[in-house]
Amino acid sequence: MTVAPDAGRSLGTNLTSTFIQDSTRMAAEHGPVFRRSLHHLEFTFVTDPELVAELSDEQRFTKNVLPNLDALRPVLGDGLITAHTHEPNWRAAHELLMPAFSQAAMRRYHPVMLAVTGELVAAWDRAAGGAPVDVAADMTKMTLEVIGRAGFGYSFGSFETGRTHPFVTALKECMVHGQRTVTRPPIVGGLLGRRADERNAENIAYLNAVVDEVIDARGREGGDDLLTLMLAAGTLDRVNIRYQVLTFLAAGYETTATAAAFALYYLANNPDVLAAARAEADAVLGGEVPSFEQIGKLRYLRRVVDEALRLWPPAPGYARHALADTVLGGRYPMRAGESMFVLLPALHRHPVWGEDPEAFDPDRFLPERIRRRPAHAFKPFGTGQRACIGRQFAVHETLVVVSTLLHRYELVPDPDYRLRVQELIAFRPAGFTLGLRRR
Ligand code: MNH
Repeated sequence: MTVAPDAGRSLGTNLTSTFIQDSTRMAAEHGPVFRRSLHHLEFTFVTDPELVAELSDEQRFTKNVLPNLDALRPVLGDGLITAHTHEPNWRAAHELLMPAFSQAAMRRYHPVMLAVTGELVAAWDRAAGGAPVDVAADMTKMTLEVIGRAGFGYSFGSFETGRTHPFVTALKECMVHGQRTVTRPPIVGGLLGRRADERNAENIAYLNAVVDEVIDARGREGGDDLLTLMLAAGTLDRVNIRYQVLTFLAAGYETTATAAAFALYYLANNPDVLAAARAEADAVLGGEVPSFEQIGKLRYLRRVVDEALRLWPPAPGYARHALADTVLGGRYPMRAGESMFVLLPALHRHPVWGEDPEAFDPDRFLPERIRRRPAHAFKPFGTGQRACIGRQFAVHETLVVVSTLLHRYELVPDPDYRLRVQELIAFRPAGFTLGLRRR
């Protein structure tokens, strides 16, 4: 195994860093397994589909809660993302919530997705013909509203006010704080570190108070959402339900917003793809907005979304650790508990993707081409029993919003814009805007 240069003097907050993008470039030289560290956070990256297939073997490996995820335990506790596979609440919540996230269950959330898309469209109608819109920011408003309402019947009023809801600010600060505590150089510790820890404690107390209030209200009034399901089942205690609520919020909106924003970016910048996707949307959509059944017919747009998830998987990767001493790929010894990190942007650009992995080509996801690739070459939602529970939810929502927008607007990219990808909680196309015209 090789060791690649570490992240050097970058701040290590992952706010301004390009750690993942740099590592992805290094994969060609240092892969398929290499070490790299971001201050005292050390990763062993894996970029090869065959090794990733092995890491997916649930008999030998399971999810590793890396230090940067573990740092979120004060906020997210043993909620689904930060729980260890052996913790009883992981299985209890997994079994309870899986049916609520099945493809069929999306029928229940579809009206919420349409309602919020309607609010986005109202905002974009006002913007049409005027100044360009900030796509990632508007997708974030959209996905936040959808998970708030579908999850807990809660609206953050994202399209009503200009300001960001303090709950969202607090949650984001907690996530960033979690990253920083494990990556900040020692020099940033000390007094500054203590102040940050205090602020973090205040944020957590505030988040908990808001969620407790929502839970209390739901106990009195009932509703038709994920929270009601958890309260009615009785298998999760109240503290864990609060962790799950925060987990869905933390996991459910930036990621989906990134997927939708990159899909729009590639559509707007690839005229042939745009024409094909729009022809499909025009043919499939009866009225202004898609019905639940129509979403399943958007086969080309689905490939566009997959291709966007390939190039910019919103979550940059996931970690797996060995359950017992083992050797990966017959070459890389791993002790029990030792983990490797699947570096998704590199896996998704591996030579199995062909000569020009940077080219945006939705036809890579035609069934016959999928069949010719190794099964584990595409893992934007992680793997096995610890894979993303919200996958159908995210894809359905992305198809609803993107098909509606394609059907309604001409998307006019800024000819001077060059894609710059920011590494925040999820990747973001920084500064990406679109001019809009009603069709
Ligand atoms: Mn999601 C786990 C990516 C949308 C809720 N998600 C994961 C993992 C990846 C991932 C990768 C595995 C992490 C790991 O192994 O450490 N998630 C995505 C992407 C999108 C996404 C790329 C959007 C696109 N996720 C969503 C949405 C929700 C959600 C939407 C909720 C509504 N995700 C989760 C939860 C888990 C998870 C919960 C943890 C599941 C488990 O371990 O049981």
